[in-house]
Amino acid sequence: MKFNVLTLFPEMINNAMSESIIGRAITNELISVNAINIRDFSKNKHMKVDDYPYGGGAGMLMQVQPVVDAYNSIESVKNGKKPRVIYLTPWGNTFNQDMAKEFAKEDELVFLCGHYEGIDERALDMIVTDFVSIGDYVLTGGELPAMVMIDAISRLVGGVLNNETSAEFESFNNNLLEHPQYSRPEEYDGLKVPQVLLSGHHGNIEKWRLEQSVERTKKYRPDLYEKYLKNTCNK
Ligand code: 6GU
Repeated sequence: MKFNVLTLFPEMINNAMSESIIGRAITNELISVNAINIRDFSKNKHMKVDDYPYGGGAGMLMQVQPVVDAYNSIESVKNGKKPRVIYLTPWGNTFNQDMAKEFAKEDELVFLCGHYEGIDERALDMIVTDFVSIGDYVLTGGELPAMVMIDAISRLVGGVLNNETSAEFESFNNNLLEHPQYSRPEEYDGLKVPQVLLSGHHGNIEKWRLEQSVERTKKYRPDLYEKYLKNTCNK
């Protein structure tokens, strides 16, 4: 799976994506992340990529030409392919696990990261297919949201996680949150590991885990708990 990121801050992407599980996935060529510096496509002698909005108003806008030229520099686009182009914006559809699964079916994606007060609307009209937000708060740019999405999508790509089952049996599958987990020692500062986990009785352990998941979901995510109840009653 190939991720192209159109950005004014390519080092932000390259630095963060070189670490941990995503870094390993890149080394193992399971995914690739190609950060494209929009500034490289400026035709201005000072490499300027922003300008004042027509009609007035606060702040500057990213100009249409460098954005569209950066997009057109992508190899697959040159070859006539039309990968999905995701514009990261607080007014987009809120990203969730179902969207991650859907995007994980693609073999190439393009992320367009805005800065300043936004991007000339014509660039969005020309190239963007999906408008995505990562939640109801405002960030300074689209890079962190793009990386959040790349992380969530990459871990669904085969081989990226060590443990193939772990992508499945986690929070948000079945609308249940994960159950509590414990490792050694059996007792720390007077706090003991629940006895059932030491019992070796797999039936009881699974039952306990499900109960804990249900309780935790009810307490912390009543919205998910309602969905869980609906799904299990309809089965
Ligand atoms: Cl995608 N972009 C920005 N700038 N802020 C956000 C966001 C995106 N999602 C939540 N806040």
